[in-house]
Amino acid sequence: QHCILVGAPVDSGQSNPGCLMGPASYRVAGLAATLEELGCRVSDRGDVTPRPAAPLGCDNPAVHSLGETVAWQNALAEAARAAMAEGFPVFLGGDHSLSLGTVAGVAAHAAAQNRPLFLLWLDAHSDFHTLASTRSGNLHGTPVAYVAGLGGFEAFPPFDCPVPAERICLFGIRSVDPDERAAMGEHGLVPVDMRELDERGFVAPLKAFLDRVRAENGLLHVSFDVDFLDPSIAPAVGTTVPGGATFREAHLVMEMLHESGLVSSLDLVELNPFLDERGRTARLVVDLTASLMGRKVFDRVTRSL
Ligand code: DIR
Ligand code: MN
Ligand code: MN
Ligand code: MN
Repeated sequence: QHCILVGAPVDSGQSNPGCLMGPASYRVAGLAATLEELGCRVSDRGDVTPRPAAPLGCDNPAVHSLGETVAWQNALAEAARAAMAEGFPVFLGGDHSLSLGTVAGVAAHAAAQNRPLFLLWLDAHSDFHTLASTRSGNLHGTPVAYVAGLGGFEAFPPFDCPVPAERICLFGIRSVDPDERAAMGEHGLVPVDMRELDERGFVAPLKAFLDRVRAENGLLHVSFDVDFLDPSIAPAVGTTVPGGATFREAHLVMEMLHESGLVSSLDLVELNPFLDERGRTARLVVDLTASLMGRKVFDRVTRSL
């Protein structure tokens, strides 16, 4: 496996400064060495630099930093498409607005390969706002709607190959705004929310999704928002929501993803090192990435994922 680390120090999609230190924090926490220990070849491409942003407005006065976020979108879509051609990209965020770009690049690659793209969104939030519906104006709340092909993204390049709702799995969701819920209903996007995970556990819903990816020979992009995790184990994020995935549950998800052999790209988003406690959140995300890339205590022969 050739892992391509792509730094995406995006801070424009929310209003809690600090996410721009994310890539540096993952590097300090030893992400590259950890992946090499697992047998990966690692190329760190450094941080992407967007072209200087022109100021840009839209009809919704709440939206902020639109020009900057569009500039990042352009630069990251290009970087993602290039990295996909070379190996397994790991995008080091940066806030979740970076996925406006990374998923666009990955989707262009998938379309060129004639393979369907699936999306696993590990997050407390559904990120299903449009530029018109967002009240906070924080564009990190919009990437799923963009990728799903919703209107209202005129400031961004048209999303040429939208990902249909059936191929998007929002997983771990526990904070959805009313407008998002309505739009998800209209679009037929049914999340795997925390209530469902409480009732069914983490294995069955994830396995069902992975089975569909495999059945259609899909590519699978995983977008990991740090607030998917419970705040008690991952404090370094601006939008903590109680009741998130535990340490065990999160590692189980990552191990299942590894064993599926289906994941083709990964975003690590929303880490805000300024809010961390002695690097514990950065270290945890590095360990979770290690599980996703194959770290385990014992090899088990009985897996049927
Ligand atoms: C809220 C919070 N739905 C918003 N969103 C996110 O601001 O639109 N927090 N994505 O991480
Ligand atoms: Mn998010
Ligand atoms: Mn979130
Ligand atoms: Mn937020």
